Amino acid sequence: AKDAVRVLVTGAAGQIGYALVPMVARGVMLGPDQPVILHMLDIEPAAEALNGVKMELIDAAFPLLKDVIATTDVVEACAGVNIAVMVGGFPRKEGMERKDVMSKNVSIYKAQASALEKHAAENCKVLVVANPANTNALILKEFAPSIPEKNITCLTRLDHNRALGQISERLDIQVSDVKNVIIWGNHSSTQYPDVSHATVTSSSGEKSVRELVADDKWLKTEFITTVQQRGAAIIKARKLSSALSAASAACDHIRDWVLGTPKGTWVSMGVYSDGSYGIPPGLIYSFPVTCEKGEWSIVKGLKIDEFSRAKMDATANELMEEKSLAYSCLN
Ligand code: NAX
Repeated sequence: AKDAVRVLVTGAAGQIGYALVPMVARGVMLGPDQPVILHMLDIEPAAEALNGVKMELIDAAFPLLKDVIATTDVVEACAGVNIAVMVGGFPRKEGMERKDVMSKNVSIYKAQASALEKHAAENCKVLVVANPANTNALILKEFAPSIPEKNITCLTRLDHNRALGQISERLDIQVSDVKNVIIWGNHSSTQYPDVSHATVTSSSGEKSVRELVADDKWLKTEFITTVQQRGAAIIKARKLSSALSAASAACDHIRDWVLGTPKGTWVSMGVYSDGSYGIPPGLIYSFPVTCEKGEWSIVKGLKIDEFSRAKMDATANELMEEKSLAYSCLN
């Protein structure tokens, strides 16, 4: 039998945590033959609720779940973890300045970076979900210099999946027949959902989404804004933010990263920019990537038209601005 993989979920008593931990325990993240040990971290005010989640995990009798650690101690939470899914953070509350929210998250991610660096297993893979996701991941990278930068990523897979969903609804086809959309940039409303290279597979072969949708105006306006604003639409409908779709996307992100993307398919991940596509190095930016043997690589050589260029740069500019705001919180 395989050795158990230790998976850390921070903010585990929260909404996404509650949807995510059963998925991990069922093998949705790492596969149906991979035993797991869950490490769940939350803060003191949520300690009792966290313990309730642990009780439910025990009650669910998941065969793959070998142990559960529920703690408010960040060192205990990080000890020996192979995968870290960072969902815990400080939410923006009404009346709060952007700088104040940034400052709270910078201090959380700075502290958790050090704990991961010191106590996680070697080669631990990190996925930051909590907002501002790209910038939290960047802070984590800066304060965990011994963790290779390729091991630190943020979640834009939810946006990617939302884009697939919108195309499949529009064309009235199965979502599994659509692939290779791209989310460029920040996990925020400046993200650029791009279908320039997306395709649909049918019995007659592969066709481009552009050709099938035919309505270029819809693709350049409503499609983009629907994906960008989907989080707000969910809040309006549910009075709560996306949770099951976010948890599912986090599983997709880690599964593809660890087990590989299917041949001919790419996915979107927020990764440390190497300057590809003219995106400034030093940002965590969402790119199209393929994964093999536990490593992602940015898909190179895609043609970028003027429309895309402007949108890719706009979201990069927002990330540079967030980065300087984050750095101003450090002093
Ligand atoms: P909740 O408020 O339900 O849960 C957050 C949990 O984090 C709480 O239990 C809280 O006590 C805990 N927490 C706070 N500070 C912590 C710390 N220092 N260490 C450990 N735990 C801590 O929020 P939820 O709806 O679960 O969303 C979690 C985060 O995901 C938010 O930042 C949210 O904005 C972000 N999202 C990111 C998405 C993405 O695609 N990247 C999409 C969904 C979601 O909006």
